[in-house]
Amino acid sequence: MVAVVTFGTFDLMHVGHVRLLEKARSFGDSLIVYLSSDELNLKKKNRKPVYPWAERAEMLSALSCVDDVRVEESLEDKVLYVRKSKAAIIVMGDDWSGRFDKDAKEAGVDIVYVARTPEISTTQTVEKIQAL
Ligand code: C2G
Repeated sequence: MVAVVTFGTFDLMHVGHVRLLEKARSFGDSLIVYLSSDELNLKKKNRKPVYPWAERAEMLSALSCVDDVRVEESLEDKVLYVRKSKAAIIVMGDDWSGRFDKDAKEAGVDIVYVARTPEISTTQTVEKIQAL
């Protein structure tokens, strides 16, 4: 069994997120998502997510390609999370290309950066709603 692990906030879930998750899952037999806490998102993006962690986790868990959702509380603990997940592969969107190579090496796992879905993001979704 090959477990895959990925990391993100997945706020206002959109097709870019879903395609990433399905692509990640395709690299193994199970997918574990480390979901950024509300506090971590505040640190990463200077704003709290629109949907709190529990609701984002519920939506992710409803996807057939997601097998487990856990909390990501720090960007610095990736090696710890990867080891705990017992995953063999990290999959991230290529906007992170190269960023976690060191962590993957230290954890002794592969890492794959897959193409981001263009022209869609949580920020753009917020802006579209504001323009309505
Ligand atoms: N993504 C994508 N296409 C988009 C938007 C996002 O493929 N149009 C991917 C991102 O590359 C990422 C995942 O979906 O791999 C989740 O994106 P975010 O929720 O924005 O997460 P991010 O802020 O990138 O957090 O430790 C790493 C961070 O937690 C990643």
